[in-house]
Amino acid sequence: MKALNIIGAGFGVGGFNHASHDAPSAFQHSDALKQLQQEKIICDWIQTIDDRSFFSGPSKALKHEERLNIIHHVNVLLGQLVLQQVQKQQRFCVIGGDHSSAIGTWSGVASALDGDLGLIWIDAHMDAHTFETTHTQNVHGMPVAALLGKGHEKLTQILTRQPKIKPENLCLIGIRSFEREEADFLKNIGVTVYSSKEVEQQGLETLLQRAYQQVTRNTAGFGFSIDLDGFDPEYAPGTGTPVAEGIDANDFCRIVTQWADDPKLLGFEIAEFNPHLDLDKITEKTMANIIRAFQQ
Ligand SMILES: [Mn+2]
Repeated sequence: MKALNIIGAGFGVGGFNHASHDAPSAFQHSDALKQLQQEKIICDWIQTIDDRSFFSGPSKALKHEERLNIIHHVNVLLGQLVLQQVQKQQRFCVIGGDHSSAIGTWSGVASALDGDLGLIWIDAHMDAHTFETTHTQNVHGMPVAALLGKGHEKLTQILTRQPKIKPENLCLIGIRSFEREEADFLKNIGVTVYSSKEVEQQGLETLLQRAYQQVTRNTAGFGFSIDLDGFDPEYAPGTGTPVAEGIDANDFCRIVTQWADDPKLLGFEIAEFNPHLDLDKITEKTMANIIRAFQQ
């Protein structure tokens, strides 16, 4: 088992409910994380980037351009931190915050790699909008498109100008809430998408194995971007846009343990935690279970 370096992404302005800024601080001080440390699972919390350091006043009053600039800036900082971890061959975990963090996280990994990036994306949503297609203007619905090189340059040109991932090296699992524009875009460029219905019919293990084969075939390394709303709300009530009938988090943790010692696994990200919406610390426990599964 490798030691894990945790980076907090206190991002909120890219999301529906800006209170997800508090995700890293809540998890950092949680009993669930203390429990991991008692079990001798080595987690070093190295830094937290908080988007509130870059504005004053209420976040809802920010203008579109201001919000975009903040999101750009914090993702550059996050990307640089993640890049350093990968260069040191240090496994990382990003704890967020709205899922726009994925733009920084995986731009950092892609920039560090000598070869292509593979990515398994756990989510209820496709996150493949641009400002032209979005129904909400929220950037947390855009990271998949941005990493593929589509969208506003403030989102697609983090660290480098190139797209960060090739469509054939990306696999989405658990999808059950999306707009047609997103589905058409991903289908046209050949991204693999497994719906929650397919998970139910074919089994999570079969699909995760298939995804692993796909994203490690022609890549220099891979990771997981885990949006907590990919799971059934029973396991992750503390998230801004929950959708019923999601992935069984216990199943997920049991299955991914097989990659705990895999040198191809560079790191993972757990996003969309909103501690203000959590019930009985259930979401925090699920987050700790995910870390435990990858670090066993
Ligand atoms: Mn997401």
